[in-house]
Amino acid sequence: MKQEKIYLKDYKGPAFSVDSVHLDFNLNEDFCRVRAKSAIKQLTAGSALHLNGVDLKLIAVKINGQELQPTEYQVTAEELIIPSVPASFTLEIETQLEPQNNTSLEGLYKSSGIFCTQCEAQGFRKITYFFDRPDVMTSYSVTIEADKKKYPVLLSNGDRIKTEDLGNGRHKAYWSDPHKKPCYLFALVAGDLGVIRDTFTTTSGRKVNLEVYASHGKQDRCWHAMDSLKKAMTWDQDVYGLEYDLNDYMIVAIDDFNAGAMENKGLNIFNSRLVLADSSSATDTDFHSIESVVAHEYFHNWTGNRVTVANWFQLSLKEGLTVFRDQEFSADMTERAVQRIEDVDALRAGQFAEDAGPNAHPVRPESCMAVDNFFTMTIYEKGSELIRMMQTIVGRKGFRKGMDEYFRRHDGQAVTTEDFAAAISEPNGKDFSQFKRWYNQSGTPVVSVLEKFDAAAGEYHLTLEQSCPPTPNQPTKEPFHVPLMMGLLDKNGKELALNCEHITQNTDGKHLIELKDHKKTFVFKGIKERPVLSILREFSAPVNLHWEASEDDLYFLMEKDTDSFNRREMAQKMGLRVLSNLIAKARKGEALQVDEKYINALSAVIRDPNIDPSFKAKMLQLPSYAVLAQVEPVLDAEAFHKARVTVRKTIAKMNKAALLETYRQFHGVEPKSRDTKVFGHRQLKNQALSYLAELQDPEILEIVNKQYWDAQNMTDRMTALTILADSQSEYREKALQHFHDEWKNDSVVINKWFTAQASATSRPDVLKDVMALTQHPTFNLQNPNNVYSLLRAFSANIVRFNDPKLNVYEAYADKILEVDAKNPQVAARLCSAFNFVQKLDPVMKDKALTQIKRMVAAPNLSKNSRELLQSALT
Ligand code: 0A1
Ligand code: ZN
Repeated sequence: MKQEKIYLKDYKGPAFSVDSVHLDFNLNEDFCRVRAKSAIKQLTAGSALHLNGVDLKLIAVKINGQELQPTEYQVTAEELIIPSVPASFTLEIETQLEPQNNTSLEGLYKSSGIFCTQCEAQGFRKITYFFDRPDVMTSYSVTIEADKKKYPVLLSNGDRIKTEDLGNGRHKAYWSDPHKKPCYLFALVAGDLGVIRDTFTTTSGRKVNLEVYASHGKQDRCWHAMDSLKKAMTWDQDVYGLEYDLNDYMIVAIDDFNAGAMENKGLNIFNSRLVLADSSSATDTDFHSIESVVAHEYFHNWTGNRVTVANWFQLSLKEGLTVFRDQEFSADMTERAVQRIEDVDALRAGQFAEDAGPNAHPVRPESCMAVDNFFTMTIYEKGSELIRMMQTIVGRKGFRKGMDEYFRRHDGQAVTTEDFAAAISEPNGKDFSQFKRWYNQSGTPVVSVLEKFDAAAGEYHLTLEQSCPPTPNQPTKEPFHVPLMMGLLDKNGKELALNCEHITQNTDGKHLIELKDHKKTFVFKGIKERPVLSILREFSAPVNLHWEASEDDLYFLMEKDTDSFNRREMAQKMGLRVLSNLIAKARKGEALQVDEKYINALSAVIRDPNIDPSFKAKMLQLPSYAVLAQVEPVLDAEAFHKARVTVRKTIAKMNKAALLETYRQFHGVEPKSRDTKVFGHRQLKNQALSYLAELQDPEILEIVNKQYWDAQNMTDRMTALTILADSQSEYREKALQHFHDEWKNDSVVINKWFTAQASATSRPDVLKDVMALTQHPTFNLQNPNNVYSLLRAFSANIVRFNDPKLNVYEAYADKILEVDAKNPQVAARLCSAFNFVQKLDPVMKDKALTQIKRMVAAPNLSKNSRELLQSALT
């Protein structure tokens, strides 16, 4: 029996190096022939050759031109083993694949008639037998032969050498990549594709050809991706001095793709939902996501490709760092405070939940069953927070110095998170030994705040105490090194001078407490009146703050804090207090009445003309269901829903006229504009509309319906459709039918139609709707976007997914099993729906555990899904 788990502690460097590899692809309708010719050297004398390979038909193996006899090698389900090889040799391997039948969407597969690849993390082993590990970097040359009519476009990594017409209806393309890379960055595309072109000249004068490919007829929707790419290239030069290093940069949009996009060297392959956009088909949020993901993949060229990971346990080395870079890019392209709020909301809703659930793991994990399960919010988003904390501690200038040092030391290498931390800390003379615990310890730390003001002594005492809840395999934790950005305000909201020996000011002028002890009191001198504390500014560390601040202080900060992030944070904190109170009442069957002070504070925000609209929209958001599920002791979906709707309704009732005025002020103004400011205006007026819709007033529904039919952009149309889809209105069916008829042949846009129906919280029939949609002719269970936008969106609908009156978990588990048989990676992503199981009441918990056990017992369940589900049972 093969070992179930792999461990970081077992990691050993490679026993062989590969000087170069040539890959020759012969693509046909019913099979594909791959010939791989590698120049290999032993690094450890006498090693047997172990090459990874899965689902391959081996045709022939040659060493130094001599074909091996079957007795000279061994083929297992996952390896080709040649016990005895020379010190240095040429290895030729011929394999045969069936890309047309590959439903896992890793390795070489077909999507809408296009051949494409996905090799990260371990897909290359489905193409040929090779060292499928990131620390074996080599030079690639590639030839691709295919039918010329069906596959006029033949792409791979690096430089285009030439294309030959073979005269028999077939043609052959030659590619060569001058940069060494691990095999997970290999890519190939062959198909009949449309393209748009542009160029970019780098600071040192290299003229780069930029190409974005999509299926014919969709090219016009690729320009936003192209603009985003140029912005990203400029930003990386300006901020990090990093230039692109090839003559071509290609992006290809593919309809069937497990993840968002992939940074293959010079040839990014994208989920088409993250490339295709115009104002009639994409929302403002889609435009924003495209800009950030195009940038993310581009930034990987340096953080991931030039410097890569030594093994998959180090995944956050490239992902945390690249997410940090794309978040900073987005902050520079839009509004920094709003961007930070959005990033923290996503972190809290997703990563904090992961850290509190059965699959919590460190940013640098110690073990795993399926490497593909590493692509988590902890590795990506928490990983990014770790980088951000480093920058906060050393300041922006210091961080740039560290990044320069990182590239100076490690360009062309496969390295670890330790190497990164050393490159940042050493040039800045900082000690990161304690900081590195963030990489090894899982769980979200808690920082408790205690305040004391001594008027007689003129001293303000701030006591901070940290702890971290137990997580799987980690019952106790050592204290973290926590950078807390802070300030003290006087009664007018003015910043006080901070006279405390432990406060440092980083090169960006931010005041920091670096909490390293389990508990410590910080004394601020020369304080005449009780100050108001503003702490964890900009969310300077990924922690839960326990702070029993008075209501008065929270309202004061909501209005006056100089840190915008904290103004909104205090609004959330107040919102949580109000909601928790109502949830407790709802659970006891008591009448719900919303605290007047809170309503007044939000009403003041609605009416304040001086607050920037996009920031105002953030101030007015109530804490999400995902956050409630974390902070409440029991996940009681009905009580959550009652409480939240009551608050929203009350706000709408008390502010009907003001909300209508906001709506009218911004509705229909520059409906086609993609300016960040206009995005903000639209966001606010659509938020006003969705508050108003809580009133279920015919007059408002009329406005919603009108917005649906008159919409001149997808943001307005989707806002209206989402409201109607969750209503009992007579307008519901007609709008849904219209949207379907309009977009049923558009593989990207139709997903919005699924999500609108799966996300309805007030409608009792959502389970029925969702299950019926899985049988709808436009739904394809083998298309990841369809699955995510219907089934995953449904599981994120905490209210309906946890409806105690229905057997939701059973129906959902059936779907996981169905997906798992075809595509384990996609199935595994659905499994996170059960992360909240410990939060359910005993009856619901029992229902969920029954289904988890049933899935785990299913005979052919993939190790991807099994790893994630099994943990919920221990
Ligand atoms: N490295 C990519 C994400 C990615 C991960 C896995 C994939 O297939 C299993 C595909 C893409 C990124 O960070 O964008
Ligand atoms: Zn990435």
